[in-house]
Amino acid sequence: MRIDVFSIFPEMFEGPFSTSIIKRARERDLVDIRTYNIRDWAIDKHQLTDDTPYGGGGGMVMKPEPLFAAVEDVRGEDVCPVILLTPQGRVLTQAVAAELAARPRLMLLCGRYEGVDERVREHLATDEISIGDYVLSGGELAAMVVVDAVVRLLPGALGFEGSAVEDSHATGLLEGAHYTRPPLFREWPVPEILISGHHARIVAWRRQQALLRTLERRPDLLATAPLTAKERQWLRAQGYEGPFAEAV
Ligand code: 6GU
Repeated sequence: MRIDVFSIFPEMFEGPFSTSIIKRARERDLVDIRTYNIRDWAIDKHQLTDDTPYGGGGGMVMKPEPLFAAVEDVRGEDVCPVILLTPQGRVLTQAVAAELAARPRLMLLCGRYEGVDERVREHLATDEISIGDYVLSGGELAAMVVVDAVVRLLPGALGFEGSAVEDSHATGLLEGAHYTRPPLFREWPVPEILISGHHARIVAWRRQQALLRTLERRPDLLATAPLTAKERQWLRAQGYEGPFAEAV
């Protein structure tokens, strides 16, 4: 997969894109990530990438010409999603990350918070993504979040291949608790079942813990999570009164 990221602060990506899972995915050639400085496509001698808004008001607006030139130059004849990071976009979920991870190429445009000329949205971006309902100073941190969520889904990106399948949200549920050694830390023991060696019982217990944790913390997720008839029944007995999606 190839990911091109356009920003006026490309140096912000150096740490996150050179560390841990993303670093390893790049080394294994699972992903080719390139960052570009939009300023390199600025047209005037001061290399301006933003300007005051027509009609007045505060803040600055990102100019269209450098963004169009940068994307068109780098894209060449290729056709690929051009994603504008903006708080007005559709909200990133695990399903959106999975959809993006299936693409051979993505382009990410980082807008500054005050805004991007509307013609970029209308005629250059093919998609707009937000990472949640809060305000960031620019799209850069959001682009890092998108890249991380996408890259860890690429086959071979995680050490243990099963890891991504059972992650919180991958199942539509939150994950239950995890424990490691020691079996007794201070006066707090690890649940006995985990030390029992009964693999099938452990799997069932973990599923139950995931259901309970989701019920406690994010009951809204139970409305769309794939659940068996037995699990629905069990959740009702635990006091869940909300809706369920179609049976699986
Ligand atoms: Cl994509 N950009 C900005 N500026 N703020 C955000 C965001 C994006 N997603 C959530 N907040």
